Amino acid sequence: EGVGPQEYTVIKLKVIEWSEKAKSAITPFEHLLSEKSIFLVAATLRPETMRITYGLFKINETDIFLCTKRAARNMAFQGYSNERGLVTQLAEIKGAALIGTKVKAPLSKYEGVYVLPMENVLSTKGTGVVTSVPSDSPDDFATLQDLKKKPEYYNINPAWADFEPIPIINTPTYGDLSAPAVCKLKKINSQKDRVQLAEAKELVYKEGFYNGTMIYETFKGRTVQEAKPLIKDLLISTGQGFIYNE
Ligand code: A2H
Repeated sequence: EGVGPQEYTVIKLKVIEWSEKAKSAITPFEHLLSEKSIFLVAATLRPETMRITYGLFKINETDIFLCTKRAARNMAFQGYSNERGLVTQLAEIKGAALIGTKVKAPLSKYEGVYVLPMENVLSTKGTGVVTSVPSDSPDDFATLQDLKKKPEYYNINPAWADFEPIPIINTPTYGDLSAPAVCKLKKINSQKDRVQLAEAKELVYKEGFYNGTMIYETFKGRTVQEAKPLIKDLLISTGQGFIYNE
């Protein structure tokens, strides 16, 4: 781990349709939430978890963010609140209730994606909400496999996990789908295989960072090192993301 603050690019996942449980959970607060856009805010890129308690925080006259209170407190000192340091919590909701909520993800080819559970999401890091990138994150790929294998155990509709990783980055060593390739190599069967996953994460991340080339859309042909700041700037300049430090 590096010394000093961690900078996250946070992406805004706009709620298109609440899950049934989320609908009931927020009914008492409906008057506070109407006429605003509600976003799950994900630190860098994975879905979320079951036990964490999230808040819905008023950020300004148009936006409400759904994240941990810890992240909302930090954001309030970084320009994301009505008044510096002031946190306005409108409602509270458990991660488990959010599962199945449909959100629109920036730069995604999908019209909407579903909030899914992941074990090992920490309430003490980032926003407590993460995006899923099964092509390049071994944790995300292993989680997706778990969800496909045991939808009833994870209490999800199988249709929500019915998608395949989309190739985004090519590397000389692992090809177009690094995370699935390294999970196979390391014989990873589940998100519970923590030791192998830590090794896989290291291998995939290093190879992608130093030798990766973008093979998807806008920045196709650029190296990963070139594309990183460009995609960050694109998300920020279009209002689909922002910088958050902790
Ligand atoms: B990464 P660093 Cl494609 N709990 O995003 C657990 N993990 C969290 C989290 C939380 N509350 N908040 C963020 N993260 C994850 C994308 C990704 C990530 C890819 C490949 C590797 C990777 C898509 N998921 O991370 O130690 C998020 O997952 C490998 C480390 O603070 C975030 O980036 O740098 C990463 O941890 C940040 O970890």
